[in-house]
Amino acid sequence: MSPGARERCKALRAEIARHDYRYYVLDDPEIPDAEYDKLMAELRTLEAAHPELISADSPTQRVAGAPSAEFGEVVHEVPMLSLDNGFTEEDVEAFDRRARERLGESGALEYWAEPKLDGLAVTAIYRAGLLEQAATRGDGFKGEDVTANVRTIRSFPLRLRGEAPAVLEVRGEVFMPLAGFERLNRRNEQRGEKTFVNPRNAAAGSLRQLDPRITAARPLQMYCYGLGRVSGWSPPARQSELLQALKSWGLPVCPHSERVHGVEGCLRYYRAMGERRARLPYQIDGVVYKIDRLADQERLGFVSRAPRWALAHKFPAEEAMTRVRSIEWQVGRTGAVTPVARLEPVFVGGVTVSNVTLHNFDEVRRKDVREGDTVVIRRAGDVIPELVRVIEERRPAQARPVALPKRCPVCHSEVLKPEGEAVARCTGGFSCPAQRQEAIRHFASRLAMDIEGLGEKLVSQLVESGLVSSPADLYGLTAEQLEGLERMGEKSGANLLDALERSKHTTLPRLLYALGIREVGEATSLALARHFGDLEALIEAARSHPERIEQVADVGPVVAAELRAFFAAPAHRELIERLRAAGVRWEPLAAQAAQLPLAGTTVVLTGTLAGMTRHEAEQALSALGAKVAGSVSKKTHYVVAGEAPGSKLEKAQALGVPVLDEAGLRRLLEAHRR
Ligand code: D41
Repeated sequence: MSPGARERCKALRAEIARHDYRYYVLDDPEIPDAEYDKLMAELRTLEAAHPELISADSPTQRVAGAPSAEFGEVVHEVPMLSLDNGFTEEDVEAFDRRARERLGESGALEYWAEPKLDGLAVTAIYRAGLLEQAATRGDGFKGEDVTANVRTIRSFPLRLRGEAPAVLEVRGEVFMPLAGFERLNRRNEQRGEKTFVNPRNAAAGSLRQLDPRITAARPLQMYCYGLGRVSGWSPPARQSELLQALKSWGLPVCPHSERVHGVEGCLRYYRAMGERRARLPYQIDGVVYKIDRLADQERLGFVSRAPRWALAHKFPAEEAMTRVRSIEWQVGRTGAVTPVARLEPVFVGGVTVSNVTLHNFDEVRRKDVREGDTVVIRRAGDVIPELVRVIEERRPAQARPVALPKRCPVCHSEVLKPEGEAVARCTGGFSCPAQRQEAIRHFASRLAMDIEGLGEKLVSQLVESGLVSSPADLYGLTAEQLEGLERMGEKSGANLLDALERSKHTTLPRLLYALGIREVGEATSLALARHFGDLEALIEAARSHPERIEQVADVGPVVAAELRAFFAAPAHRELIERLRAAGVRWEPLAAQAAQLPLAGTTVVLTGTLAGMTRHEAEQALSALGAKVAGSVSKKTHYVVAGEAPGSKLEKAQALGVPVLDEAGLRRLLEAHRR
């Protein structure tokens, strides 16, 4: 044997044990994992060259022995007690009161408070500092011998640090940290192997492997919380000191435990852990309070296998079962038609839940939720409750799959769900009370009608006060009505009326966009306006010739379907008429206006025309790019005078502006039409 091999082996083992201690007990690793791996590799090499140097407490010997056919039985000399559960503050107060009465204590008791880890209880016997035997709790009196598996859990020291008692039996919880659990499940899923429902099942399944090599590959961890048989050592006076002693021997204890004062301290700890719970690296299902003074623990003793000096204060269950009474559809402010399951009220995660959103139709189909189904509801922390799954075994015979409604439950407009999209939508727009406010806000927005000062708050005031239920109503607002609104002064009312007036002069693409038709954004509005030139032609195509719409560049059947549904609704055609009647005018195209033949030409109409309505004249002029103005000025290019003209004619004559009669107007239009 090379000189120093034995020494080097010893030094490596001590070094590795120290790093395990820093990592698992102090939670303060000193070296990177790769450096640790190098130490292990060196030790393995040395031991391979000198097998006589291998010892049972060598870190290379965690996985030892072949798979066994079954676990041996272990009788617990000191029974492993169970914990009484409490759920409410009253339960905790009653527990504390009983303990104080029995102890004749009038003041507050000190408690040791710790998280209740969601794992499985294990006991381990160290003899002369060496890990000798480990067992599961079983029924509390006898469990299974899982020594070979527990040896693979790196947070269990194979040898205790420092001066160890002759016999030390420690008890604790073996658990799987969440990160490891998720990694394990991801890997199993990739390999097509079974996944675990929760970390506790994963921990239990891993510890109960007959082949310790499998356990070794599972990310298990352990925190100690108590003692079994002890000889050669007298425990200290308090639970807190006891855990300190365990820690000094290299046994990990939960770092989130602390001593608290009286029932108030317990409840404060409970609330604090409840808030921290979601951020902890492991799953807990409550907290445990233990009377801190061991002498008091002894005096209190236990009843029916549970100590009188400890209480598990559980968090409300995060999952519960209930029945779906019905599945209803709700319309959101953007028209999204969302399925909601109405439930028999169920207490879960600390609140009563009677509705859960099912998000969308695809989700309903994926989970195959039906009316009458028994389902699992989950509410974790402050997270919105969710329907986890259906318990198909309990499905009533007559339950049928859910269908998407054809009509909006609020306004009865058609519901459309574009192929490949998750969300179904009501096409009602302004005519759907559920969508009104959002639709009006969009109508007024900058890229739409650009009504300055008409923001979300004001829209909501106008809608809620009943003054406005359609965009057309905006143009009927009066100064008095506006002043009657809260936080609306005379000045801002006047400003809004001005902005409304200005918005009346707009362009076809803006108007189209303002209508808020699904799938018809800014670019599509522009393309449609370019192609059709005026709204009537577009409406006609939308209703009777969808193929003409699909000819427009970048416009497909989805847009065509939305346009058809939109203009099929009488409410929408009426809206357009009302906007027109209120004086809203749209020029064919803003972008192309400069290229139109009458671009830059301002025309004023006065009197009645015989062969066309005033509106038709306006439309015809604007279609050619002319601006139709309301009053005559030096900048007016033509005044068109019909029957019974007003003062505008006089003004035109005074300013020397050319005056056209109806025939003159027709000639002007003809000359520029292609
Ligand atoms: O974290 C736990 N799951 C936990 C379990 C804990 N922190 N303390 C515990 N203390 C006890 C007594 C008081 C009986 C020693 C326990 C358990 N028992 C326990 N775990 C499983 C059954 C009982």
